[in-house]
Amino acid sequence: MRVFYSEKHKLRDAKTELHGGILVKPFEGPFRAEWILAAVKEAGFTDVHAPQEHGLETAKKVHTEDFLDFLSTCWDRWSAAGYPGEAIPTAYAYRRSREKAPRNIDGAVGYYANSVETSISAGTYEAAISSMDVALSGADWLNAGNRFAFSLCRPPGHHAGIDLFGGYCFINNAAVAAQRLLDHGAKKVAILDVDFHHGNGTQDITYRRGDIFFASLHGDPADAFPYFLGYADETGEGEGEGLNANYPMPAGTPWETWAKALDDSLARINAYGAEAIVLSLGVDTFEQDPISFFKLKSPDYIRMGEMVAKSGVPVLTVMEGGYGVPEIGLNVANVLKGLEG
Ligand code: SP5
Ligand code: ZN
Repeated sequence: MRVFYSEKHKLRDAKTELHGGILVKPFEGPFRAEWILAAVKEAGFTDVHAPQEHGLETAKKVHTEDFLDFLSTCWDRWSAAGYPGEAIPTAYAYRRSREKAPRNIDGAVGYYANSVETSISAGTYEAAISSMDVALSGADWLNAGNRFAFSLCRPPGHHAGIDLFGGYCFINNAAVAAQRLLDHGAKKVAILDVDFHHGNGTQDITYRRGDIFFASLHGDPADAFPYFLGYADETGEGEGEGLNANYPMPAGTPWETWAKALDDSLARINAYGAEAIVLSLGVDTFEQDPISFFKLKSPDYIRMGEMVAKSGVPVLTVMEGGYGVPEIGLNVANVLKGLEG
């Protein structure tokens, strides 16, 4: 298992997150990647490499150019407007409103946001690009004929849609990596999203595509972020019809129930004929996670890795969420152990 990691994740260090009506220190901070890196090294995964820079060519196949331009210029435009805090919008595109990016930066931030707990801060774009490079370097490792890679991405990516940021995500690392596997010659790949939250951004990108099967196991959107997508009747459209599988689950869901959904999703991925799996790995399914409501325990993550490895295809694990407690590192290391068997 080769591990990819970039120090540049530290450039994403926002001071504010909108939570419970006040601005708090973000749940998603640099300490997460430090804890995870330390734990995977401790578990014996010591083949850690910095990523190669890839440019925007692959990103442009899953995100719009205007969105990538927005991300790259947002902080400078926001600062130039004289706003004292981090970029959080005051108005949003809404039902029956126009789909037209405003010239005004406050309006533009609202236009490109799918949730507003996530502020854009100095260095966010540079960190997001380096996180994408971490994912792409993992994809290259699989393209070179290897079975496993772990891309320790930070910031995460699965809430970033075609032209939307939010949920601590800016560029959809898993989708960009899947695109790279396809560009190297794979005809069909799967993205298996086991983060506690529905991968609304990934679903947005893959929903009408025939070359990516998307499965997501998550808290029922009626009760949990991202609220507006992730129901079981979202099955794909056009060439993607039948290639989207959502498994919403209730508060308190333990491993036994969760594992049945994983089993079903893996059977669907196998029936589809995926040549590789991009595993969007969030460990916010952990019983002690501060913002989630599943009840997985640390040893369950070993079983999770073992079950995914049984698919027999190469697996690129891409880091998504998991918060609050140092055990996030152990839980990630356990998945990697299970994968390698
Ligand atoms: C990548 C990822 O895991 N993103 C998650 C973003 C979640 N942001 C909003 C969280 C709102 C949680 N509210 C629950 C409060 C429980 N006390
Ligand atoms: Zn999550």
